[in-house]
Amino acid sequence: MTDRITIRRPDDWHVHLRDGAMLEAVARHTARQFARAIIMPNLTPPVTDAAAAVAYRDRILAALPADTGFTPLMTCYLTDAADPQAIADGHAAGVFTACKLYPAHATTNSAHGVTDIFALAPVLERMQAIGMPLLIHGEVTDRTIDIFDREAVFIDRILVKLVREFPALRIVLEHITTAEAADFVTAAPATVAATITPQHLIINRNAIFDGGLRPHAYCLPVAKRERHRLAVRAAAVSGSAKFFLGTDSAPHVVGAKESGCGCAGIFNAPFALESYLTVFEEEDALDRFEGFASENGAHFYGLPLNDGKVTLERRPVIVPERIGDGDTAVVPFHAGETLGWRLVD
Ligand code: OTD
Ligand code: ZN
Ligand code: ZN
Repeated sequence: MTDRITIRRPDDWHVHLRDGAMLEAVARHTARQFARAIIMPNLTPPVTDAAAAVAYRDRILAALPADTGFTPLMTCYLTDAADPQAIADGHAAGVFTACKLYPAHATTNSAHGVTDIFALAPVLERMQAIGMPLLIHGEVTDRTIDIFDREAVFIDRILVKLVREFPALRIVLEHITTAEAADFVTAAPATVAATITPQHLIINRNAIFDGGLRPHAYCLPVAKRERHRLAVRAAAVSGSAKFFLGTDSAPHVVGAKESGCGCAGIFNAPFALESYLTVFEEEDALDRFEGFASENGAHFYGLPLNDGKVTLERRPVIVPERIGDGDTAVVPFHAGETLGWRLVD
């Protein structure tokens, strides 16, 4: 039995680090596990221009000890008013790695998101021309569509057409949750990839209703049926270079989760690698873990692989029931559980 596994230092291709006190509290968890991360721009107000992104990047780095070597990769939050030239300038200046597309009202702080994706054609054309990736929260926001179907309907109604009309645009379908998404990405051209979260590999929708309402199992896109979880797992461990690690770690203070209208988001950053590795071991795919965690994403983004290694060892670790206190008290994914792997510091 393998008791230690050493891989190239991994990256998180989708994370919410927040701002202010929460940023101060959570950033170190991501920096401990990952060399780089794609930082989501859904602050209030959202990060829509390069000056805001530079300022946010500085706040992230200031929240970390100087020696972490962590690199935040910034994204531009697309709105209906997005300007192709400003985005291209931000990309050329090394500020924006990618643009993030939230359909308006799809998830937390997405009220300023895009109402008609195809109306942004000039922006998408420019991104395509300069090789700047488009990261998509792939859910329709039509409230008459069942919440469990919103990802599959987004693929049918929007994504198929987007890939057809922008054949060279690099697209990441973020946090996939369905068999439809796994199948679509697998069959799509090499310009299309997907991130996968730990929670969508580990829980299905029963977890949200397990003996009562479980707000800490609620995120968007919401976990789906078991057959979808199995399809997403199969994609993650398939060895296909189109699938890579993106935690979507999204902390909310405990009171905002345990509420009459609880916020969406799962805070998985502290034990993300342990969580993913458990899945790869269960699927007898330890040899594919490094590709998923440390190679596929960098290749898709056209970035160099990291130097350095991380090691995980087979040693039980108890996940705390709560991390932080006061305004930053958060219940982590796997709270109270014992995981079988531990990242070696
Ligand atoms: N999902 N929560 C959040 C974002 C993500 O859609 C996402 O990427 C958040 O709180 O920012 C969530 O459940
Ligand atoms: Zn999202
Ligand atoms: Zn997210």
